[in-house]
Amino acid sequence: MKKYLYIGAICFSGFMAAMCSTHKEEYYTKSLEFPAEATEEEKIDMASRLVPDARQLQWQDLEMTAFLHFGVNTFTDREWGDGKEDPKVFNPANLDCRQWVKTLKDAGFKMVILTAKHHDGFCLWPTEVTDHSVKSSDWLDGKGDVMRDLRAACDEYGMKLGVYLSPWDRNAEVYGDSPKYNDFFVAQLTELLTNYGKIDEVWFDGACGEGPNGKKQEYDWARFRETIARLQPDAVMAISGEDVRWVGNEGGVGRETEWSATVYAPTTLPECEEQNGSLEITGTSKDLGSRELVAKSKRLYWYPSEVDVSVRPGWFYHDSENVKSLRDLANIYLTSVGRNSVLLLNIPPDRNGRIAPGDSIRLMELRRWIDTNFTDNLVNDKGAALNGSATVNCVVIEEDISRGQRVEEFTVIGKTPSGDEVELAKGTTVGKKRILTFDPTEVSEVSVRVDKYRGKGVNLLPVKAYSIVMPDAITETGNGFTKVDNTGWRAVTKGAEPAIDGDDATFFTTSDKEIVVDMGQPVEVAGFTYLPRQDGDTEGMIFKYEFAVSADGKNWTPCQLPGEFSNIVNNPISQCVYLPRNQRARYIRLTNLGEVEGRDVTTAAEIGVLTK
Ligand code: FUL
Repeated sequence: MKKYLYIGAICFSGFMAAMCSTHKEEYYTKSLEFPAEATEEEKIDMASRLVPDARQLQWQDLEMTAFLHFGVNTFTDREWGDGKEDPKVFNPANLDCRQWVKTLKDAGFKMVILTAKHHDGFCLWPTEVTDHSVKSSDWLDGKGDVMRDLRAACDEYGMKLGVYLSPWDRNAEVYGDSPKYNDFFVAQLTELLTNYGKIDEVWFDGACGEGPNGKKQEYDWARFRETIARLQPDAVMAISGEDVRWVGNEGGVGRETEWSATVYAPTTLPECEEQNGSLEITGTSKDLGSRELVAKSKRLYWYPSEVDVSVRPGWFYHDSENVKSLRDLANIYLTSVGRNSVLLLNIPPDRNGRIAPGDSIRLMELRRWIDTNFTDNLVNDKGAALNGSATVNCVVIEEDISRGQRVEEFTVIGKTPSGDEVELAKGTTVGKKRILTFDPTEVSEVSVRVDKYRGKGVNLLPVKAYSIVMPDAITETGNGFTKVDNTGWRAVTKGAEPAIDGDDATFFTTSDKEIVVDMGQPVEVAGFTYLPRQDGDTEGMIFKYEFAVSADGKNWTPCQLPGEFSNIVNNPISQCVYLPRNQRARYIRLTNLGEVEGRDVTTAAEIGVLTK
């Protein structure tokens, strides 16, 4: 815990609020421990003076970072490789890191993070510690190095670079032999942090899908942290790391109440079990920073949220998937950057080794949408509309987080041209940036009233107001597959109706492994969909599956080798599986070969069939 004194006036510049403090303020950088005898009031006051360190502050300024998922999965069409891939599958015809970085630069990103190694263990740089890398591929006769090319492109375009290095490694023989794998991992980390210039973010994924019977690796987080601090002192350590927190979902949505000053302890710290356990919170909990939690907590962390989400349903490029609509991406911007988070947007290069044209176009559209909508601030810094009056439907509110996060509740108030005050919107936390939208209203003044705050006073920047236009909901361009209408379908498995009722909110629960459905008539089955339960719980979610079809409900043909819904826990969207060839059948059977945590229960919100 480091403290420093800030001496000088703390000035609140938000219109209408008159809470300024002009005394000495004592700040706590990054984390603090409450004295055992501290009262709730004292704790809240201390919480108001917890501030980010310099690296976090810089990082939060980035607002949007690009993520690049690229590797053997790009070529095997999977989301999680099993580590048994032949390195020769990695063979991009026309890999062009300059095209990636130029595209991302044009789209307004300031940093790019590459999956140097995903869970399958295949390394995109020629590491010394395993042959499972680009050097065993045919790409550039084994002489290629994606990290090297990306570094050069980042230098050319003035882009920061980050690395994703998956702690979970399904290929490394020593994985699970803890000290040996830690040495192996530190060696890889050292190569990445030594040979590729300045690295600004190190992303350690929290995923480990081995399940209860898998290998258990004890990671030496303290050593990983020390390695980063020594080799790249300016880099933030994200997710399994203490500088940047995973928002808790992969859908692009920050919390409406999003505290950067949080009681949630990074899972890489020794006290995490005690701290998070005693408060009964996890990284996905709704509340990570309320007064009630702070009052109960021994500690507090400046641990800002990062919203990672892909422009496509999956993290890796799949031909069968479509890029999200501009409307989806605009909404994601509002619920991430607009909710005190950095948006980490994934754009997966394709098998050629390039950002696909459709993705690139969508990124440019997003940039244009942000620029068009958020350039003309309609109010001056006194809160008055610039042209006497203006119609607004959106405000941007910002706290000077270098002096902590303090606002707990606020109301946005407008003055109509006739002089009446109208409430435009209400919110809770602000933090780095809060964007709120509301019905278009003509106003001559806009102000923010802080209704509840922590500490001696708040530090708001002048409120900005805009008239924004949301993009139309655009129908996705099809990928040739359509969903079979399920009218008249019958659940053969007793009680399985909720899995075919078309209602995503209901789900079927069974202690059986199979769900059998009669479609009433023969269908050309080209694939199927499985939507896991949508209530936030993971129990019964299928991880390993088999899918089979039948003409009579008695004789079954499995459609392919058993598969897995790799990332279903973190990203519980509808899982689409495309079959190697069409199968004509009347009955379908989805079998649970392994629940996400090995439990003896199966759940399904919806099962569907695709035809082509
Ligand atoms: C998850 C991983 O399992 C996904 O594959 C992806 O890399 C995402 C960013 O994080 O936990």
